[in-house]
Amino acid sequence: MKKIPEDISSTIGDADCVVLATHVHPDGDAVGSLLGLAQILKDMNKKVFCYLEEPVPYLYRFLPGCEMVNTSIEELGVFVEENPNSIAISLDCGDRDRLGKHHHRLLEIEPFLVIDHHRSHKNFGSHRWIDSDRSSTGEMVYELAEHMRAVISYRSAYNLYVAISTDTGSFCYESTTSRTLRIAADLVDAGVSPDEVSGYIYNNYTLERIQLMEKVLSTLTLYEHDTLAVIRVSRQMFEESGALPEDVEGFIDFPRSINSVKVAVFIKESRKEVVSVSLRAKGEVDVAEIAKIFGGGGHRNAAGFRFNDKSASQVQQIVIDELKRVISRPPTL
Ligand SMILES: [Mn+2]
Repeated sequence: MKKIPEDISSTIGDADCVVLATHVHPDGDAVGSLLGLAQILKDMNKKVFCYLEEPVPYLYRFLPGCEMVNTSIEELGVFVEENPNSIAISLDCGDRDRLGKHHHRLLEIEPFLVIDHHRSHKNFGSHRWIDSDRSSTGEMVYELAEHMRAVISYRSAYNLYVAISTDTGSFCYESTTSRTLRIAADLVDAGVSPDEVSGYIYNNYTLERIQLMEKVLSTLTLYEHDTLAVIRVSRQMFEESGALPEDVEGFIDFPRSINSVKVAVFIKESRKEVVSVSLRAKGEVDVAEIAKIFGGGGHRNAAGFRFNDKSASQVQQIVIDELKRVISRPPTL
């Protein structure tokens, strides 16, 4: 694991005003590390502006400090104008484009710090701390706070615990280290209840989500002697169920959980003309490498990419062909 670069901690320590941002379609690690660091910085008496292109997904509205998120790029402009010494920090974002349609505006802020653990990270910003051996950005924020000897309040701990526990699949994924578990234990010591958090995350779904899940799981198709599993969601399924785009989170865990499956694929028709693909792997297949072929990225076990010019059926064919090639390849010795 990499040490925190000195310029990262000193720049944050010296700053009075900080703009925080994370990736679009934020997951638990994105929102949790954003709000966790925001609270830590506020407790250090710094002014903080939390920018997100869209409101916090309803799944994460239970996080303390959600109301800090501001989706107005104009108000961000005012904040930076009023506080010309502002620095910016991007969290959990592997690619500048994923900061959203206003990423140019954000990147005008200097210095621009980047804290991320994506394996396929594409460098941007002026100061970077990228460590793909870390389970989550939440874990990195904790290390940063400890390094700066900052106080981790209950509200900060709560957000960081959500970040770490969601990005490790409840401390199950390969990226979970003894350090991850020790940090989680410290956060529990700060007052976080794992039972309460998992209740919010896993027992808090709408009926519409389950109705969408029923439709999506009925598309399950297996290939290559059941080692490759594919599910799909169409715009029509969203319309019929009344579910929201973020409701598909976690669906890919079902095909992935089949004992014979090495790679699970989820093909999503989201906005018009856009088809996104999520990949999850178990064992030896590196899906970040596959995502890279299609201009995407991610981690060894979890990656994704998107197409703007193809139908879901075309995408399915292209992805299956590529995966069949990879899965049938004999392991390199
Ligand atoms: Mn993450």
